[in-house]
Amino acid sequence: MTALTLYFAPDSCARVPLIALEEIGAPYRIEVVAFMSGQHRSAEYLALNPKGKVPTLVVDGEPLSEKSPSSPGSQSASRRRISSLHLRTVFREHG
Ligand SMILES: N[C@@H](CCC(=O)N[C@@H](CS)C(=O)NCC(=O)O)C(=O)O
Repeated sequence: MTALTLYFAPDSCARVPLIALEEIGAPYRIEVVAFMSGQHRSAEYLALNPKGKVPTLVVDGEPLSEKSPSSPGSQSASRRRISSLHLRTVFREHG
């Protein structure tokens, strides 16, 4: 089973992959990133996402840092699956 961990901050665009994960229905873990204490600028978090932003979705140990990856052809199968589910969620919400 794919291991999914979402690094998330409340009231941020990290809600986009959160919705996608809920749509998938697969088990996932949430790590809340505390913006107020600058956790997104910590060395530990920057090692996961050098941009120091949320969301970061770790898929089987591989960090995915853009909520809408732009070049599906270069992505692993897990990333493509997550991206496609995300797009389906967005289209369902806005279509
Ligand atoms: N291009 C990124 C943008 C992510 C982004 O801008 N995240 C904001 C929250 S909505 C953030 O982490 N801001 C913290 C900061 O810039 O210090 C994506 O699509 O995931």
